[in-house]
Amino acid sequence: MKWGVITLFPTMVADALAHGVIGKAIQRGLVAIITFNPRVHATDLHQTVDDRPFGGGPGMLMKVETLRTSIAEAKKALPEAAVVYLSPQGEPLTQAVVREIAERSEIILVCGRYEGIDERVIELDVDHEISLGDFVLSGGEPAAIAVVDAVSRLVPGVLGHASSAIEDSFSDGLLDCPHYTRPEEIAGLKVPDVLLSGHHGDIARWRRKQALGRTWLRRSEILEKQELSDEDQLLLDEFIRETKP
Ligand code: 9WO
Repeated sequence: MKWGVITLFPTMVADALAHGVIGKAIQRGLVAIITFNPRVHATDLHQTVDDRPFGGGPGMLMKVETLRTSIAEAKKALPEAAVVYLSPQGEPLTQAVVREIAERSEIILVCGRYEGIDERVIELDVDHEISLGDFVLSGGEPAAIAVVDAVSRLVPGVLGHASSAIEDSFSDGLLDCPHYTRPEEIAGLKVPDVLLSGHHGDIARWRRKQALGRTWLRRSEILEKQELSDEDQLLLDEFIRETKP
């Protein structure tokens, strides 16, 4: 999978993705990240990459010419790519959207800075606008890093066998169950007995019950969107009975 990232801070993106499973995938050639910096297309003495908004007011926008030249350069290097702009105005990113993006071989991400980009650049050059959530960053780079990470881990071979199995078992739209490691007791808090029992069936049922219960407690709208199996409904009923005082 080939990523093009349009950014005024290319090292921020490249350095952030050089670690862990994504860093390994880049070393192994499964994932490639090519950055494009609009600043290299600035022609004036001050290397200007921002411009004033029509209508006035505080803040600046990205300069159109340098930005569009960078996008054109990226499109030439990645001719199959869809162009994605990361902004709070975009379509909310979900694991389902992540899976859709993962079907593409090339993607260009546009990282805004300042107060954003000219609306006509979105109309002319951008295919999809995506948001990670209802908050404002200082620029699109942290969002781009998150998108590259979330999508690239679905590229075959990026995760090891064990991680892939975990990924599969939790791609069912529920929140994760709680996890425990050594020691068996921390400040009086014990590991649930069932996890020490060695009964794999009981452990699987307990984990499923916790996943359902936590989703019910913390994100009820996720459960409202899906039909539970009879077995899951029984586990959730059990969780609710055990939770109520
Ligand atoms: C800055 C600003 C300052 C004063 C008043 C309003 C303002 N809005 C913005 C703003 O939205 N700046 C953006 C910074 C411009 C586009 C890139 N930036 C960005 C992307 N911030 N947050 C994101 C983002 C991207 C994806 N998901 C969540 C947030």
